[in-house]
Amino acid sequence: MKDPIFDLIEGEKKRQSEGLELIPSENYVSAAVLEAMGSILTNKYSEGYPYFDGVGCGRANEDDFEEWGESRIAEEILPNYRYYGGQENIDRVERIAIDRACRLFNADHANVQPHSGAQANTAVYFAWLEPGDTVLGMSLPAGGHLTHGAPVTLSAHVYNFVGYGVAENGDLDYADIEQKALECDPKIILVGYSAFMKIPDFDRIAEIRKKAEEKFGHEILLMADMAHVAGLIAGGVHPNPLDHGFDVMTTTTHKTLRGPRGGIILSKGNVASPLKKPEKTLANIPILIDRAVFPGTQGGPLEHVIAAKAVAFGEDLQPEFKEYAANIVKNAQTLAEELKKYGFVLQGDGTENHLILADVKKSFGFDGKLYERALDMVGLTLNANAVASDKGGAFRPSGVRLGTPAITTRGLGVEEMKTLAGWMKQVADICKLVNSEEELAEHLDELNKIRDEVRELALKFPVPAI
Ligand code: DSN
Repeated sequence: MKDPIFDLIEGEKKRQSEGLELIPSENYVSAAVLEAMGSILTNKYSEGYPYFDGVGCGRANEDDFEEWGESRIAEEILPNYRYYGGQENIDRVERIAIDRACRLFNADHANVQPHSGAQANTAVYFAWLEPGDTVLGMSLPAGGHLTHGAPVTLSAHVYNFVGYGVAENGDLDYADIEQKALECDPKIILVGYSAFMKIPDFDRIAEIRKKAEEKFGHEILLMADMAHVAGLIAGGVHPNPLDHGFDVMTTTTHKTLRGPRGGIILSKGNVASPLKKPEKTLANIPILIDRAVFPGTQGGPLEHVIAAKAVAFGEDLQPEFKEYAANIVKNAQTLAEELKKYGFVLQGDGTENHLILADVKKSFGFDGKLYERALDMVGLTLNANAVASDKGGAFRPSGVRLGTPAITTRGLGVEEMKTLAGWMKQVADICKLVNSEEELAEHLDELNKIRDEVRELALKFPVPAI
């Protein structure tokens, strides 16, 4: 009997090919990434780390790299710190992933084992905080992430999160951050978000950290969760927090980085001695993080996913990736301008990155959920999202969030952004005529006509690896 999962995967291939993906946190991986992820490396257990003399779990020695390139890493005899035998291939895979991650983000140390962005953030908190310690991060309604202290999360039960907001112009509210940093005695100041369209002033946050450290007399960890924009950083079109005084950067590997689903943690500094219990100082961050990932919060690493991360990082290091990153932003800015012409009110009045947040309630009177459903019916996928000071709640928010990483991977450009904005306006006009998702059925003919046009365009830009 054929497993129904087979047909469902085939159905998903069709959905992805015939529609256009506008969810800003999604992307399409290459055939090589997919192959590594589906490889027999999934059979192997490898708790521990591929530390080896003089290198730790960080970037390969620069002189060695100049002379040998990656072959040095692939040939080195590795006295590893693993708990299972048979690691001669796995160790090399993970070392290459670590080295490429460091090169991509100008980091000294990378932990490539987190299973996700949430796990990466959890490990950083566990590495640095004691229960009850305070983290100052962007609040969820302002555009922050669940793992930055939403009350429903485990972290929020263990640590004390204080939230800052965004200013009227959509930028970070630096005055609010400074005031709260000097009041709440934070152990971590966190910059990161899943719905924010500006480029943060990392130097300004670093200055705020300094003032708070002077006031409270202890070290404060500066942490950036760059899951959304990591590919823009790697592509050189967004500043890198590690170059602006930040100690730690976490990111997922699947969004703008175009790798497999997973997380990584990057930092400056080296692992001194993996066997000694380290003190909680900023100088010890790399080893504190390694210990917090394994055995602190995870067991066996997913080495097939780590191999796929390595392949993706190898792709991200190529010159073409810079062009891709620049095109993501160009497409997002074009789409934002076109939407504004059609009357869409955008938070922050546009975008400086890959992401657009449109307040459809304010623009047209219907909510984000209805619009998400109607766009789904024409093959355009995005998600309903709260806007600043939203009164609609989590289930009927006033806005929608969209972005260009995935469609830029498929090769859509500025002309197609104009077509896309036109379809979004046509669907908005239909939504204005209905009061519920059920009533959209009365407009099936118009919606199907747009659906055919979307399909025709989508099929001209094939999904990589399908
Ligand atoms: N789920 C991701 C996003 O869509 O932004 C964040 O984890």
